[in-house]
Amino acid sequence: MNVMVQAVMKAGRGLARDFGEVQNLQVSVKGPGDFVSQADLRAEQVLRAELERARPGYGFLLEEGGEIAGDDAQHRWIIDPLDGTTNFLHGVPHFAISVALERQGQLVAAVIFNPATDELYTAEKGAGAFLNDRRLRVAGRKVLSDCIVGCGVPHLGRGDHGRFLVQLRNVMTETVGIRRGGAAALDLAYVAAGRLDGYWEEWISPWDMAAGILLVREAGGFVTDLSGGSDMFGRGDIIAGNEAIHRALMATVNKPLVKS
Ligand code: LIP
Repeated sequence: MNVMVQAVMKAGRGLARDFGEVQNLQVSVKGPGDFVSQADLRAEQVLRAELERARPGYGFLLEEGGEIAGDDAQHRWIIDPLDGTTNFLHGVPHFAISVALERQGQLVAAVIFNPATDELYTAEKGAGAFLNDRRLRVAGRKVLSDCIVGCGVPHLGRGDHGRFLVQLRNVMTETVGIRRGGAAALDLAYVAAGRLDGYWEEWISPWDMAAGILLVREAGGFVTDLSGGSDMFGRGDIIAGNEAIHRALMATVNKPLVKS
């Protein structure tokens, strides 16, 4: 955990500097609605160098650099150096570094850090989830009609927009409200912190969700893919909440369109 926190704080200082002069950053377009900036690349470089120095041989799955096999086949870092790139580039202070450690395919440690708010979320398997020094617990609401729920919105060029609109309609008619933050790692961290009662998203990647999955679990929550299974990375979809809200939200999201 110390190694991860130090690496993330160092990369976070760089991101905070870059956020202050975001208009000067070089930005390239990876695909429709999908951007990478110098800030993402610099943060990834720092994280990789720091973690490699501290734990030589561990493998990596990096948003920008892809899969890098290590000599140690038991361990892999899963890293999004800047989750919420679009927010960052528009000056919205809602973005984060997300780092998870897998041991033998199991998530065992997680750090999510928003340098704009200084919120540091950490979790270790079996040892709980924390926001700075405060122990986290998912919200306790039991019925969807009392809940606010986070989601992702598929941007241009990604996902099935028609299907998403059905999900949105289903959820908006059964909850207090829906929020779209724009950084999946923080959506999951907010579920762990009890700020959001639930969250779902499709068409995302392992680096967006790996650290957040462990945070929610360690805060006493449930996380599955949208079918209720555990293939979040393979399917690229995720749904989270306390036990009751996870179950209710999954049923609601998956309801076919009923014309009224
Ligand atoms: C982003 C996610 C966001 C999702 C976007 C994108 P990035 O990650 O965290 O919630 O809806 O499509 O994947 O690209 O900023 O790291």
